[in-house]
Amino acid sequence: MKKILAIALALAMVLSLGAIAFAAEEPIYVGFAQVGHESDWRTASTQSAQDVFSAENGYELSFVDADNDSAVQLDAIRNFIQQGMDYIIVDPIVETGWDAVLTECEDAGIPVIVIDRTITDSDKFDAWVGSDFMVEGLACGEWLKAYAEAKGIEEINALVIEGSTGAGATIGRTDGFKEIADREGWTILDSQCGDFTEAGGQEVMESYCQSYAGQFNVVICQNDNEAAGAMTAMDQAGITYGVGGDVILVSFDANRWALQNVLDGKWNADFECNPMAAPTVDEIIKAMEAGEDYEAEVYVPESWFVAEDDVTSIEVNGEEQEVVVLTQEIVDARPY
Ligand code: GZL
Repeated sequence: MKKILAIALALAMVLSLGAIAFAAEEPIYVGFAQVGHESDWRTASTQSAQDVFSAENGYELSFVDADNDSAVQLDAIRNFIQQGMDYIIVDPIVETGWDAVLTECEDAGIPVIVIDRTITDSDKFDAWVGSDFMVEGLACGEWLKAYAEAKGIEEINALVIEGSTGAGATIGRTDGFKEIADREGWTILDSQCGDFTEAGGQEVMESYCQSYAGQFNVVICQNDNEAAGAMTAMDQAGITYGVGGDVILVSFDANRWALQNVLDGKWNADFECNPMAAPTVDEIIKAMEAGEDYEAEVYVPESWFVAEDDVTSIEVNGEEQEVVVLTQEIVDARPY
């Protein structure tokens, strides 16, 4: 009898260990609905997610590139619900139109983590990791004010090449810069959508060179790819820009290749937008898995980069912020 019990006990232990082993190997299923592939920033954001949500880190990632199409992005999320994802991550193409699908996620009991851009018409998500786009726009304006003063530039006539219409990044950068422009009495001659692409930036800048020839001394591009396109258009129009040029050229994102343009004096400044939200999202998911507390709103760290040392700090919303004067060492060390 004792022998039978010993065998039964041993069998039960083997089965339970097998179950634990099986359970331990079950990945965390994550669905990620990405904006698209419109810019180098986006490429870095996607790569970061694919690096973090890997099998080695205990994940199985389902990735959808929505190609800047909100309908595709919403469909992707509904498919993630059908597939029974454990978590859904979304970088919202635009700020609105989200409450219905987020309610469906909530009803399905699937936590949603929003990264990068913002959602303004629903709070039915569990965490957000991204940038303060208003601060990015304000920092750009405060730096330009200090830079113009240092250079003895009394009049600012600016042209803005906006990002994708309705995107939180576009809205924040536009509103932030305009707040300083209005305070300082600058003129914003025009502000058109370049859709965060190089082609879009070139097209808008070509139009600006026609319509505002000789009238502007500042071009604000809302991302590096647009600034690359704007450079091409100004080259073609024989307009000089950057350090010692007729036009101050400013960008956002701070990709490594773009910071090389700043260091080389082709651009005057670049305001970082950090694409590396995935590591923080990983921490949040692991905390959720363990039933632990987590930060539900996380701003990623960002820096402001310039070519010259006329301005080494600015004040944004009453807070002093460093302005980083680039060196080759800094550029070479950039993560993306
Ligand atoms: C900003 C991000 C923007 C980048 C662009 O957080 O959403 O979209 O600034 C990207 O480069 O296309």
